[in-house]
Amino acid sequence: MPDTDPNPLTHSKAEIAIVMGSDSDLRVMGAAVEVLKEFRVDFHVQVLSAHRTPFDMLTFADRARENGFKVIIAGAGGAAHLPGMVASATSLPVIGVPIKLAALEGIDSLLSIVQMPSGVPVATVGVDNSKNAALLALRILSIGDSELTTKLDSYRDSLADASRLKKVQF
Ligand code: RP5
Repeated sequence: MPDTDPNPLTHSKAEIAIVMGSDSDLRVMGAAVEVLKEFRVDFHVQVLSAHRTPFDMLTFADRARENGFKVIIAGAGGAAHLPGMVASATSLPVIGVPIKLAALEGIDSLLSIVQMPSGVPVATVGVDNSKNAALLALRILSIGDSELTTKLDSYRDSLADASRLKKVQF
């Protein structure tokens, strides 16, 4: 069974893992990385393909909890099986990011990720919305972390402030 470890970027205390089907997904998944950096939260990033390295994917998912992860963000496009298959091999929460490819406007990715069978949940964010995946992962971690809760509350306040400044011209 192949068990290579493709280009992982790991922080030793990472509780959030970001996995994606290909390096081409970083174009979208980079927004999740930026959010986690902004919140100064450690994370792990890895290319992991459901179709090209299926055994690596299952090994990662099977060991994710013992490796210290608490939430997994998984992005994939097209026949986007990575989030669902990771969710099938762990009981950690998995957040799926449907990535829009050249064909089909991302509908293929969205339906592949959101339409999971009963009993195997994947929390699916909007097409290409890896930013929301990172924010949802932080919200999950904040349940046991008052410092993170404070940061998320001020982030919400900043959204409200920005919204109140919006003016319509007509
Ligand atoms: C999916 O195939 C990946 O998640 C990616 O979105 C898509 C295309 O991959 P590449 O052909 O660019 O490697 O599995």
